Amino acid sequence: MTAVEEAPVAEIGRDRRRKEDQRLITGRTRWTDNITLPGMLHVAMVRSPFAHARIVGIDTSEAASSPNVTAVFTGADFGEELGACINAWPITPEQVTPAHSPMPADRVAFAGEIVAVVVARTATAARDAAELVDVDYEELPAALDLKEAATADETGGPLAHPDLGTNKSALWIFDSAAAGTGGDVEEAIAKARTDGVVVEREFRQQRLIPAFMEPRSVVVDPTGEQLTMWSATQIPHIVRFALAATTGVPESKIRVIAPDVGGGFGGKLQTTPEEWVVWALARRLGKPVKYTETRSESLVAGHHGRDQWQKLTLSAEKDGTVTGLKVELLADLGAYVAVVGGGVPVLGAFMFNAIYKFPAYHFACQTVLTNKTWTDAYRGAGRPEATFGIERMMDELAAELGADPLEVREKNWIKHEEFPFTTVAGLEYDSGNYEAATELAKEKFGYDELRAEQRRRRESGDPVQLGIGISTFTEMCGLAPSRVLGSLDYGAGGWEHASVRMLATGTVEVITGASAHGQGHETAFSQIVADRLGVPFEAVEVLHGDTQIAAKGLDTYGSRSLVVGGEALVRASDKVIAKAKLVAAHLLEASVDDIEFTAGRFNVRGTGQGMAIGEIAAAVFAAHDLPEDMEPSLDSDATYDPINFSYPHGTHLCAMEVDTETGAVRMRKYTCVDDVGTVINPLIVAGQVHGGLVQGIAQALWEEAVYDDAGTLVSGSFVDYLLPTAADTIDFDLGHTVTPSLTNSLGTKGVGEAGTIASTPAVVNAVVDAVRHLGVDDIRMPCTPQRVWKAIQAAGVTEGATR
Ligand code: MCN
Repeated sequence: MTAVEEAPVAEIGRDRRRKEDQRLITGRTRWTDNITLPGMLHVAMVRSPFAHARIVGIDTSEAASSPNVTAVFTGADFGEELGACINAWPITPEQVTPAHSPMPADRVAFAGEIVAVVVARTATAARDAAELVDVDYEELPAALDLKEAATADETGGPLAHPDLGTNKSALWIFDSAAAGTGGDVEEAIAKARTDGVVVEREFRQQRLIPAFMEPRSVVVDPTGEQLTMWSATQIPHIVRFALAATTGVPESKIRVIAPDVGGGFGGKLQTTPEEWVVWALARRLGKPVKYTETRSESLVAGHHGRDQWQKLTLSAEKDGTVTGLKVELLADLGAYVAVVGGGVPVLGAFMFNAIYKFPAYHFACQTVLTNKTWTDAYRGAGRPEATFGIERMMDELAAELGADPLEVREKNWIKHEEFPFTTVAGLEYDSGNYEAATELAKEKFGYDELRAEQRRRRESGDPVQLGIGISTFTEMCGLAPSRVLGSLDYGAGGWEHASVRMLATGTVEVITGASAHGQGHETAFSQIVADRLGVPFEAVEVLHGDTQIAAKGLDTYGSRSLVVGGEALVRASDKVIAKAKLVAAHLLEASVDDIEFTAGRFNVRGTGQGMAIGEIAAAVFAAHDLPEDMEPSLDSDATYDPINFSYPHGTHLCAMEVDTETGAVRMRKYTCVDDVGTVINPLIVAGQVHGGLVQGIAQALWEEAVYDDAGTLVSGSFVDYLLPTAADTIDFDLGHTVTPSLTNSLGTKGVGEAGTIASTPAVVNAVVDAVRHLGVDDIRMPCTPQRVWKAIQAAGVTEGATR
């Protein structure tokens, strides 16, 4: 038997080690910065040290005459030729959107913005000469504080862009009464004030930095028939589209390649000034040009995430039944409206109701421009912020009622028999089983035992108190049904494309429009196709991340690749099977209706006759004897537009020890039971959950982008920006329930962001729970020892007192 004829083992659900890891871990791969082309020049950026300043003049003479320097350019040298960084999601028709030149000529709007570029024969020569560019700035008042910037219209405070006359970019509102999806939230709150409970809190989502392992890097080669860009990006297709749309080069002349990309976490979901500047330089100079940022540049100039103030009002009956939620958000866009920047908090609008079925909901988000680094998607994008808000509020409600926070959640969540369920935010959740996930999580965690220990520690006045935090989350991922995106004024669709080519040698070439940057698509997608076509896993080759090879695609973000891209693969594979079946019937001289396809073989029902799909592929390639009018190929394409989002969910339980004398916190246990529907590769899913958890925990405990009063990022290196390592975390206790999705044929739900979305509130709830008896009802993130200690001191309740 040939390899293709061997009886296949079910691939879906199998712990396959990742195909791509060998080359990634050993460094035997091609990152963008490894690319060297004949005659290639190197670029260094000169960046503004000021948050807001007028560029009075730039003296480039000393830099230009430095050794090995080819040219020095400023924004004024380029003008329109530079194109523009795009905002693809104006969230309201009235949105105030500042023009965003990749290299402004007259005014900088954040510290780190590019004001000039040095091109040299080596990267070091370019960097050294960049130090010699002398920029004369006139400092302008900077809008730095989010709340102050939001009220500048009234106070006359500084404006991020004085020409716009306001810092307010857009006000986006959803109201369940107006939308017809629920009742009036003000009525619910008024009623609860008289005969129920109202909980009001203000939470801060601190600014975070997507700290991917590989810094952003771009190479542009203008020398061939086409202009080729290699970029460490998540979105080669979107970059190609945006380059064509803003620089006038036809799409057919642009090839964008995302080679192996070392992480992105949303931070490489961007059309960056650096890409546009390098593009313009290569075209102007007619030579290949490369730019790779330093880690400090990455932290200061790559887009940031989160940065919101959340004012929440939750109403409930005295028995804990939630009756309404009002959400008032201020979201910091930074200096510009990034590619999906304004839309990030809007995604959260659909998630504040989470797994609960309360009947009244109001969400209002004001996006605000400031003179800080622009913000955009960061793992979870809008959904972690919303999940944090509602899961903190559920704990606060439970505390107010003196009830167990899990029981309060259970009282309010959608029961599994109530699916499909249309939420107060207007989404239809297809499937879920919150009871099963919670039951399993409680058992694995030892919930009752840990609660008992918590009671003992409280009673004994132990200086180290124990807190238990809960997060019963869901999220909407698998972005997204195109018509939904259209209704939200997003500038593109949400489909994904796949091609499956059954080759004559029995191998299968799979092309996906998704663009992995650490998620292991080559492995998981091989498993799907191997199962579908009944060929060995090793026989499948997955190609991606090159617009010349994968001409159509919408790339990787929003945990969409499996549920959208994977479904496209299934459909393309099914077309291959359907065509191969016709060939099999012809060659086996049987009726098509009598042909069965199982485990990679087409058999004539009731006979011993059959052919392997690989044999059919060889016959199609030879094309000696095909059915009349049949094209000699076993290739198929599918472009799949999802009919709904994907709604993974889970119950995350966290135990934290808090030293009440020092404020130090220590994670004792973290159990999560996630339901991501059918699991394609458990090993990959576990890895995704692990990585996601660490990022969410890091928001709760360590990470924060801190600016000083002048608008300088003071956490601009890994010395100050506390990115955790494996040594900072514990061994997580993972579990799964499987409630298949009804919206794709594999029953899968996304997992790429789940851990990050769920974990932050679980950790903060645990820290607050540990010291709630001391009068603490909130601690600002990150929960550093100092903040925890101060919160205990401010609450002023002495140990032993009850509350
Ligand atoms: N998978 C699976 N079974 C499921 C769900 C997913 O086997 N039921 C597998 C998929 O086949 C895929 C991986 O898990 O190999 C993640 O799938 P999916 O949830 O579809 O997410 P995407 O592939 O679309 O990845 C995007 C997501 C996002 S939005 C961020 S941010 C993120 C993340 O993935 N950034 C990452 N995970 C990351 N992992 C790494 N290493 N680096 C990043 O930058």
